[in-house]
Amino acid sequence: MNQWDQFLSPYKQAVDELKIKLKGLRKQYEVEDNASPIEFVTGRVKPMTSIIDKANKRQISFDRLHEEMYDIAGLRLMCQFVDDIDIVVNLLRQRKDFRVVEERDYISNTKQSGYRSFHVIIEYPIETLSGEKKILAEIQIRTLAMNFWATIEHTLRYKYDGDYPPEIQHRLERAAEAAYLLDEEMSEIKEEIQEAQKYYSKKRAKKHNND
Ligand code: 0O2
Ligand code: 0O2
Repeated sequence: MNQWDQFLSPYKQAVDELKIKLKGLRKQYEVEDNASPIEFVTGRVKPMTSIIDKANKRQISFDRLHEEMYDIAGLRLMCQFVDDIDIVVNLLRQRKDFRVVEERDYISNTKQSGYRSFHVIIEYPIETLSGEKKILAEIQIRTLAMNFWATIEHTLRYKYDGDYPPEIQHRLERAAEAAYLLDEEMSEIKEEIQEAQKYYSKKRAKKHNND
């Protein structure tokens, strides 16, 4: 195993474990027939080249990466409604299997770019052959609309290296406003939507049991 594989190995383990645990939260809502505040969960270990780029930009040396780069292990929780984000953050704060060390609320404090999301940085213990090891991981919690915008913007950011032509900059700002409005509109009809989802998931479960 080379040095990078060794370095990344606990992060891979943490992402795998956390994905199972966080998907488990969704399952628990499902078995109790309640609307889940989590729509879906993704996770990734930051690719080596992105770690090196970010470390160079932030002047973080290799031996400080463990303490200073929070998002080598990254989880993302997508929610349908803005209100769900608070519910999810509270669930995370109450957990006994990790410790929340920092919260960054880019929903109340939208970033200059238009980026909205709630970030929770956690300290997560993993078991290794040489004993317990605590690593940092970042959990990003966002609505589907916030995720749509951020995913598109992230792709364009790479293409233009963050230096957008004015037309693209303008469109991204308008798209951020549209995503915000979409969240507002969906929140207005949240109860209606959840009732319909409950009805159809019950119907599906009934059909499944009869098959
Ligand atoms: P399912 O059956 O789709 O619910 P892995 O590749 O094994 O490391 P995973 O979980 O397959 O891990 O991949 P990743 O990239 O971490 O997460 C992708 C998961 O998010 C997949 O679910 C996708 O189906 C789900 N996903 C992506 N976009 C959407 C979306 O817009 N809506 C919903 N509901 N789900 C989405 P799984 O885990 O394969 O399970
Ligand atoms: P990846 O893996 O490519 O997504 P700071 O020094 O506080 O400005 P820091 O320490 O990197 O920045 O933390 P921050 O801003 O709280 O969170 C960083 C991550 O949030 C980014 O990871 C993105 O995933 C997401 N993010 C933050 N700002 C934006 C934005 O303007 N647009 C988009 N699309 N995503 C954003 P990385 O480093 O980009 O890594």
